[in-house]
Amino acid sequence: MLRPRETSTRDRRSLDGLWRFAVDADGRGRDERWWTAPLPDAREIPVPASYNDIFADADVRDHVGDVWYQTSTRVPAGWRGERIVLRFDAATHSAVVWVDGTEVMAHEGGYTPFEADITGLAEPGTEVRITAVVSNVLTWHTIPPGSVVETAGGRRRQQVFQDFFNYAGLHRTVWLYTTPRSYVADITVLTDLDGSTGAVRYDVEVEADGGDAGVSVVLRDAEARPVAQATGAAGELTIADVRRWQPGEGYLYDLAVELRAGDGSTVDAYSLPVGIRTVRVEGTRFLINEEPFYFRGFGKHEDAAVRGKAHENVLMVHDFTLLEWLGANSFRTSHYPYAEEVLDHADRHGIVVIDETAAVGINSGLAAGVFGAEPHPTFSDDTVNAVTQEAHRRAIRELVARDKNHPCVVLWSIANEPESVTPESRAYFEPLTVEARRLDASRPIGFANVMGSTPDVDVLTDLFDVVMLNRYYGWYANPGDLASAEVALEAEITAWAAAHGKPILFTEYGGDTLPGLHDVVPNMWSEEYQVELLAMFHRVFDRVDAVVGEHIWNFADFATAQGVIRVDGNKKGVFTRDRRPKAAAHALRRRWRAGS
Ligand code: BDP
Repeated sequence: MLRPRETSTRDRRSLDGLWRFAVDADGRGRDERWWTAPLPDAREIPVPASYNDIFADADVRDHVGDVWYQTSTRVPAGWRGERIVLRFDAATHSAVVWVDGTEVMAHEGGYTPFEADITGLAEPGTEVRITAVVSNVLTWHTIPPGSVVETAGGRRRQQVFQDFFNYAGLHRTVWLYTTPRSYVADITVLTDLDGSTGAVRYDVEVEADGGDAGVSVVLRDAEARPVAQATGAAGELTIADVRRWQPGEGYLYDLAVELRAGDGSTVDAYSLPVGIRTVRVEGTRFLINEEPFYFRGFGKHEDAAVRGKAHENVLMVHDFTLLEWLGANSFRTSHYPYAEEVLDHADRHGIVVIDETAAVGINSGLAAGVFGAEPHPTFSDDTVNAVTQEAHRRAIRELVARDKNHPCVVLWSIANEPESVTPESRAYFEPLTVEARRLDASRPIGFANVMGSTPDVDVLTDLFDVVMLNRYYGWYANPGDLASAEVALEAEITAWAAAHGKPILFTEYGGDTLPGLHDVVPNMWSEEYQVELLAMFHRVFDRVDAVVGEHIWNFADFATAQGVIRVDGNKKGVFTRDRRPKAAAHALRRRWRAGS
């Protein structure tokens, strides 16, 4: 799925700004057809933003159900004759969209884009009203799953099985954009290297509105010099003396794709940044460009005060700056696909990304133990079932469709901490791994394995290419006892190395830390304890050859639901929520910069 871009044949307009907003407290809006008129009792809301923390109102923050967004915009008169598309980069978690009185699309899944051709409804030069109803409800059939419970206090409460606040709303840009009537609908690139020669295999999908249209492509280097060209909807480009995309150096070529009419005139033009690199797992090594890669970085969140999960360039650029300051080279999009701007930025800066679906919380043991959910089996007719699996399959499809061309993405993470010890789990996940490999055979796949799912009980890992471990020795296990934690951690890693002979990547480890709490001895919650805990993990990693990476949980403190194990959110950040370094940040910088 192509991002909207301005090209010689295409235009785009962001609809970001202040929209009208109404919380549908009694769930009347759909029956009363709120899309047919200006929203009743509307207030203004910024888009993009989560709506939860904007209004200083617990009823808005904790609302379960529909909210309504509406804006009016004039379709540029110059767009006459073009195909006009309305696109939401994200609506969390599901939405229905109308243009004036007509429903144009519905979408489930809070972190991937969706769009509709609205040419017939958007007369250039006239004003259109765009209305979206957005629901934050999670059920057994959504990704991520959740369930809505009635409380004794007479309210509806969204039970989540995830350790981050269930922010909702329009978190990313809403676009109106054009393409010609015949247009480039999709592009897929796959890259390869043979010594100093690079290869770009491309495949262009065309929607032709009658007439012959031919495809031609030109690959240009960063100085805009053409280095290879071809004609035809699919083909292979060869690049002599190729400059690779590599960690720390996000070198990008530009693939200019043109759709041409029979007389040679340009019908449509689209440009795709292309990084030429390879990714492969061999034995216990994770190879980028055939060289062993060691991941240094974090699990992150899209999370900030007031804005919630809104994408914002200010924070994005700052976070990447802090990654560089630390000497980090990678991160995981825990626990959902991040805004495409983030992947574009990672492409340009040579930051390596593990791209994760929103499948977090498929694990009843954890949900009951940590989040106080009612006990239930993870997989059953009434809980996670075939309908959920289908939603999960769609989530993988939409992730790959959106992110397949990003050189920064080197690994798909199918799920975070699913139940992974029963035959039901294997039956649920095996078809999903087949689907992921069918969609993209060029990247390894993994899932973040939960503590307790040790190699003797795990039933999933043989389906995946890497072992991704979330481990909390020294925190949830052996709290306050780092000496015992070290023994237990090393024993478990050694068992993993012996059981699978695959690369082992630590996708989470860490401990909650109150900034400013200091101690002369390493007591839990103090900055000193976080430093010691991380150092303990690092000693063990350095002793085990199969460990190919360290992603600390978390880059920064973040908001969670209320609960007795969280004080104003999760405090495992190496930075505070407003990006002040804790002592651990300085310690990490010494380790990671020394290794770079
Ligand atoms: C893991 C989850 C992560 C949590 C973390 C924690 O993957 O989302 O925030 O534990 O407890 O279970 O801090």
